[in-house]
Amino acid sequence: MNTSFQRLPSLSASFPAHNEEDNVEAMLESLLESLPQLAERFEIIVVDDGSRDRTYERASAFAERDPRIRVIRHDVNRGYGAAVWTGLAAGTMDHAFFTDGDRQFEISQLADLIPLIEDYDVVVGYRQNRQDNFVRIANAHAWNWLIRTLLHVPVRDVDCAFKLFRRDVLRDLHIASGGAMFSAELLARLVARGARIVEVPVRHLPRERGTSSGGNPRVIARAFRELFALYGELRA
Ligand SMILES: Nc1nc2c(ncn2[C@@H]2O[C@H](COP(=O)(O)OP(=O)(O)O)[C@@H](O)[C@H]2O)c(=O)[nH]1
Ligand SMILES: [Mg+2]
Repeated sequence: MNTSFQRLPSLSASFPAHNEEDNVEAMLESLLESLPQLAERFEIIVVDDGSRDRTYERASAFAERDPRIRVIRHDVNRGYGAAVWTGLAAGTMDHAFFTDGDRQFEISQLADLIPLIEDYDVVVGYRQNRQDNFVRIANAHAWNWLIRTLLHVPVRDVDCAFKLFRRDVLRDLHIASGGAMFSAELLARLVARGARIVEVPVRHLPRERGTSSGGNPRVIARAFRELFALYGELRA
């Protein structure tokens, strides 16, 4: 019996992948290794966001070997938030988890989030030892402050890509931000509907393969456009 969840009854785990051909198979392997200990039933959803490399082909070939894995493809690159949302929305299980597809998190640490999802609707990680350069970390401090101040999102690491939800708290949500503002908008809308949110520390690993795009000026500019749009909407 699952009185205190050690293993979830059912879990959808998803990740976005944009040009992650050198990570996608190892990502799937680590999910397949950890999830059986974490959930009685699970499904894995890969969202290929218009990659120009062989991410989709590699993910699809891997998925053919295991019916629990599904690959969804955006024909064109729509952005981080759009891809995460596609993955969350496609899930059918009672709990939903998403992370990044670049292997900067340890899937086995989901074990630290699971016991809390009984008493909370959302369990979010925060990176204890963030493996990014000084500029990225300074920008993230400013961004987190802005999001806490403008949107009243009560977490210290808004963008940490290690989040677990009860499925019902996501029902009928509408998220407009398709870019990096996605996590802030998602949390702001969950706060607005009274969701109970708790934070858990998680380890962050350096990116070994592929390239990071989270600090690109275009990504940042889009996040600000989306922030102002949401702020305007919430104030109106
Ligand atoms: N959907 C989508 N995902 C992206 C995009 N850029 C990066 N990602 C994915 O989002 C995750 C985090 O991206 P990354 O560039 O490492 O951002 P960082 O960790 O903030 O530097 C990875 O799984 C990427 O494959 C994008 O334009 N669209
Ligand atoms: Mg990354």
